[in-house]
Amino acid sequence: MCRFFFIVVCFIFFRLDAQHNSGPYTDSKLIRLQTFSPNIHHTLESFDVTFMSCRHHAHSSSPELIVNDEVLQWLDEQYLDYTILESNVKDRIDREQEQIRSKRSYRSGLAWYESYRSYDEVQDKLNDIAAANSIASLINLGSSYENRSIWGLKLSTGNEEKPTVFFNACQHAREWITVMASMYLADHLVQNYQTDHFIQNLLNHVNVFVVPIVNPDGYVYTHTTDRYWRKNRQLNSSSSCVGTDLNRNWDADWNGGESTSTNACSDVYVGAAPFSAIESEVLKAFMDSIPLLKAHVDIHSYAGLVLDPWGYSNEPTPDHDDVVELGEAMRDAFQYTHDYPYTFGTGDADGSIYLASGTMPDWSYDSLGAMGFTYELRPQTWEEGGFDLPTSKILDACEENYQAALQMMLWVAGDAQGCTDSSALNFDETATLDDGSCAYPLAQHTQRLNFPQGWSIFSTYIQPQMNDLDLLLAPISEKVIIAKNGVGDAYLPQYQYNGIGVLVDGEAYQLKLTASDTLTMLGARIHPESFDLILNEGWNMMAYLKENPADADGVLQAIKSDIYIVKSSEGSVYYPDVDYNGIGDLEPGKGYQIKLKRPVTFRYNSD
Ligand code: 0X9
Ligand code: ZN
Repeated sequence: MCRFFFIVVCFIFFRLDAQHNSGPYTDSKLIRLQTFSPNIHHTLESFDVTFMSCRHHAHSSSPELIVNDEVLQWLDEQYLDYTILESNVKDRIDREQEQIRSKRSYRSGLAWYESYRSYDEVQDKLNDIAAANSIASLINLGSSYENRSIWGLKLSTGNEEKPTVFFNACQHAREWITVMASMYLADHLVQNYQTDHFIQNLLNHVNVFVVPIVNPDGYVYTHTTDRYWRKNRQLNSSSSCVGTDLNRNWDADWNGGESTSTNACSDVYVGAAPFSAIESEVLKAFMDSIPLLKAHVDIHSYAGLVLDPWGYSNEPTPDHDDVVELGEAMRDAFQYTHDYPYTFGTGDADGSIYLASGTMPDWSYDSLGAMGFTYELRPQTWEEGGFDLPTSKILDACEENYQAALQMMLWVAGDAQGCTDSSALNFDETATLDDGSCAYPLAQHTQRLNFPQGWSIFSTYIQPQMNDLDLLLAPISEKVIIAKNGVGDAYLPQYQYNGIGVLVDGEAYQLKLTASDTLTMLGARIHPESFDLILNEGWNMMAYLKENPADADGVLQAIKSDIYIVKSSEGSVYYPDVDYNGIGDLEPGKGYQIKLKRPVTFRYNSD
């Protein structure tokens, strides 16, 4: 009986708990302080105040804080100015819970990303992804302080060691959007792997780890008890205050004083020692064991930032140039996906954020030699939702994070990348992953064509960049009555009719103009000595591919016995059988009608 009673009580408590992550915020307001100083900060810390992140932080000149009436009274007494951004924080949290509840049952496909998800829902989804996809395997990195599994996915197309990138989210419990974005990343990589050659190719070169909730105890606590909890839930021997800021507990400038505190009640408490927090210790051990870890991304919110090492100092790292190139590429990917602004920087990113000691990416860079980055996902401000980014914006944030992560993966693929097209100028034999860098011959050459009034025959030794006849003849189109190719197809600009289509290398065209004009061809030069002219028995329209005029008899020597007659557009003829050359020199820009006794393949000699 007693036991039964206990279970019922527990159950009731649990239910109540689950409804009340707004509990601590009854009668709380969110304000922006207009004036701030270390002294004010110090006094505020002795009250029950929650500092919100991230651009506006405790170290910022106008921080955003959740306060109760007692604090407001104190601020008023001190004549300190503030604006009230949210008059009832509890209502706001309750509204968010309502939204989540209403969409909880949406589970399949993208609908999963219409609502924030609990630790259990994330765990189920990870299981589903791993079960349905051969390249994904579920991994348990270890257990949290309260004994929850820190789950992740390994995406790998083969067993061999490959350069690897490690993505994690949610060191900070309240940053819910980061959990969604990292789930989306894993989910969409494995889905796109089935259909998208680019992703297949990328995953053939890079192994990916995704660990969406590295602070499970804190995450659960934000769902059950305190929506804006930041730290883990580890008890502190020195204090009745709970938790360590995981992103201050790493051994890179640990307790270095940049946005840190040794007060266990602070949201930026560094912990008793580096890796004193169970979760950071578990993560460290796991990351230490990854053979070719090239990069690490630690996903946070909210600010709209891409932050590169160092986080604790504005000094450039030895890899500064690489870091900037990659950081800007990721920033661009973020902001061009949905036109939402993101800022990139190292250190304090030119004042966009504070420096921070003891952070995870600084450790992965410093100790593991992996490029260690921080993303701060949207929104930029509390007014746009802060940690409670509206559920309608979850997918946008996920998609832009995905694009940035692809840039990171491409960088990790590194040496495998290059131009894989053998016809390009910069073809890279060793590259197996095309990075879109292929370059093709540029317009180094021009040829000026002179057209008389009336009929003429033209040809060119240029391969035009745009070879569509419409585009090519556009500058003179008003004077063009007709153009014809060797098989009688016509181009009639007045009728907007292009039966010829594109200009074919090595062929000549008849053209009739209302008045004389000139046209400049732009593109690569055809090398006559390596270009096969394939000529039919009977009539052909033959291009002249040499850059200089040359005697018809000499130029056509090799096929002389195959020729009945050659005619120029002026009506001159060349009859090899009777050794008559009325044409004289063949001329660049002109084309010739040639009648053959049999099919031949012909090359001009070089210039
Ligand atoms: O303070 C943090 O740990 C991070 N911001 S948050 O608002 N999500 O808490 C930022 C840490 C990285 N800082 C720099 N690289 N400057
Ligand atoms: Zn954070």
